[in-house]
Amino acid sequence: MPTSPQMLWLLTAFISCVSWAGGHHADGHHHDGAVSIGEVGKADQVNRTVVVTMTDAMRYTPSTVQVRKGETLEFIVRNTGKVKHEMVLGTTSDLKAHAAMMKQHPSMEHSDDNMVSVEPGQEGHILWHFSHTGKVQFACLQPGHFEAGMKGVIQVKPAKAM
Ligand SMILES: [Cu+2]
Repeated sequence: MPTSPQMLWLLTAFISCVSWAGGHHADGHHHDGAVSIGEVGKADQVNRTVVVTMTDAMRYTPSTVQVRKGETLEFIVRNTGKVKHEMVLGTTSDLKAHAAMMKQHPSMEHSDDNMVSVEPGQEGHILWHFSHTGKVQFACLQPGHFEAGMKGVIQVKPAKAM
């Protein structure tokens, strides 16, 4: 049957959409992308800790993080600047939409599992489980910071062969 590979593809696409919607946590924002960035991690399943520093130069150090599919990371997010910064995980389209919203409502307090806002001199934490290969973007959504280049990427590679 010539149509069956197509049907299979559609079915697969449908199933992955459903599992994405069902597997995602209930939060205030909409992550309606086709790609999953993963989900909130469990504290007893942390594989390693990564320290990410944020500065008023609108940069993250490191700005590129490599992980393996299936890993759970604890990000320790340090703000060494004099203004508030944050680290928000998402797809490029999520982050752009969210940044636009933050611009319209600059004083908006937002919090979610996939992000942390950190006051100057403080540190915060994100526990994240990377369940899909691909790229997970992160950015600071304080007004103007994303546009100034305050962003980075987490590259999720296939799990290591056992
Ligand atoms: Cu910032």
